[in-house]
Amino acid sequence: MGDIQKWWHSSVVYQIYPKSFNDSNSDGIGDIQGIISKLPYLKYLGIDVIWLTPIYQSPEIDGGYDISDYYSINPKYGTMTDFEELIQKSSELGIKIIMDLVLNHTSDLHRWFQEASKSRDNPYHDYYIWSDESTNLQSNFTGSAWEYVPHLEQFYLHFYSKEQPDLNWENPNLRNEIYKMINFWISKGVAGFRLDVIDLIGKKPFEGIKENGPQLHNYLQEMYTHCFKGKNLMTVGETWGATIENAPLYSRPDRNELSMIFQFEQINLDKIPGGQRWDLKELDLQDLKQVFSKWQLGLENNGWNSLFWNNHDLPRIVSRWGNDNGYYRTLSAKMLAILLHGMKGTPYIYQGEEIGMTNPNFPSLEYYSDIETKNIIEERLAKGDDPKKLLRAIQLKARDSGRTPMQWDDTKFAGFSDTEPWTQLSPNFESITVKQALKDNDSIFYTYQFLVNLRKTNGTLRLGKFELLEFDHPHVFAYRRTSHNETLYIICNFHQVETDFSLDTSNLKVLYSNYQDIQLSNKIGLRPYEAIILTDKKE
Ligand code: TEU
Ligand code: CA
Repeated sequence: MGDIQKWWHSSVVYQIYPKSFNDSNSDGIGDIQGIISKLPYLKYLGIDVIWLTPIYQSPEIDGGYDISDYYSINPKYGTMTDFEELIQKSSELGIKIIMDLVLNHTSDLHRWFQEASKSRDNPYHDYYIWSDESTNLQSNFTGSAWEYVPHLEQFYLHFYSKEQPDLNWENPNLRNEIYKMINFWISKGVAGFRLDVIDLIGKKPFEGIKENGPQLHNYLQEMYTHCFKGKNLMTVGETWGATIENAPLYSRPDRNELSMIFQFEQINLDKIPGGQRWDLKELDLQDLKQVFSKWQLGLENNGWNSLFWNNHDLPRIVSRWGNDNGYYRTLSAKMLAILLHGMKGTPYIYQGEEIGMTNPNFPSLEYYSDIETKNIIEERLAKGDDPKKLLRAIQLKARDSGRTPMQWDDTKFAGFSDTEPWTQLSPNFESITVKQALKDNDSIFYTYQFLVNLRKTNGTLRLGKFELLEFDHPHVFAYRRTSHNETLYIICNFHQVETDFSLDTSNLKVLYSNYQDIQLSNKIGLRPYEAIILTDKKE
């Protein structure tokens, strides 16, 4: 079962947050034509799939995750013709496009919700979830998940902002409308989808159930039958509620649901257990090893992993678990890339990660404007949290940190735009740029380029068995990948210390590393953030 090869087994996905990627028409907002003009750059990096976060019509209360019309492109980003041109031009370069599907909720400005809130007997009323009373269910963006509509004398459910009412998947008419819409985008030539918070669609709010509801997998199988079947599409579900026990239900090939999911266990390791992500805790390297190896082994024959450090909801990885301060930024960013891209699964690169973009660490809370961030600031200040401590948590964890404009060059607006961007540039935009990275053979960019290409050419990297080495080592995250004709060793010093790693290297040679001049012996002396890939292949 694990041997069936799919095209995404050798692919690397590049995630674009269009608003912050590249502005082609000088309004300070990234757009589709801006993406088109950077396709040669992405081709050079070597990626073969682009995931676009939502570009549909939207009032953008939540960065486009509040869709008011699934069938049209937000004019800020361009037109349907621009989108078709993007599909065409990228396919000429061998790059596929996957779209973001937000199926758990719509915008309150969506026609369905406008109708639904007219009267209780409107045919669209039952597209959403209503209650005569509120319960104690909480929104993921703080506060109650219920919003009162006086003229209906009813509350509607919203797991996110009150402008994002939750859809009622128990209604077959709603489900059919959704499938029709998905097929519309498939007919435009997209190669697949990322499915936003998909584990919420089977919710049972009156039983207090949010994720993993009883009908979830039936809905996904129904969607597969109506939309994905026989079309060779790549689908990835965003599932904060995934565990190694329920993950195979989504991606085990015989289940006919999705190609893979995003699980977030490693992402939750630096918060206090039971707390929110603003409740900070140091990352323990052994926890990280344990979580990754659990997922690598757990889905070995049972599904497929996605591999990511970053996305538009997360802070920058080099600032988070690397070292974004001066000299070690490059070394630690490369180490993190090697550590992740050595594993089995489909890797995702989030825009700017390939040049080691950092968190902006804005100097005060007012700089942070994302809806989730603003709500949490309000809630925590009201509760009496220390503003200084809160600012630090926001700097380290806010979604805004991954959304600063892409740093193309050191001109006034970072080459992102020739006018003031919609959101603040990171203060280091003049020193960390694509232009600089492309000029420097030794840049983070070229490490990513190497790793992306290695996945296309090396079968062991794609499908080899994973085995963790030396769990107890306090600084080194090392593992082995084995296929019938090769063994790869990936050895990463996760910390800024010098340390040793014992390994019989007599039959091994260096395939890649982030330092020069490596002396192999049976005790490898590792420098700060040193990362090495070794192989036993002869030629
Ligand atoms: O995010 C899922 C989600 O639950 C987020 O609230 C996530 O937990 C949070 O950002 C981390 O603090 C998805 C999208 O990726 C996100 O951008 C949307 O805001 C959200 O769904 C609602 O559609
Ligand atoms: Ca623009």
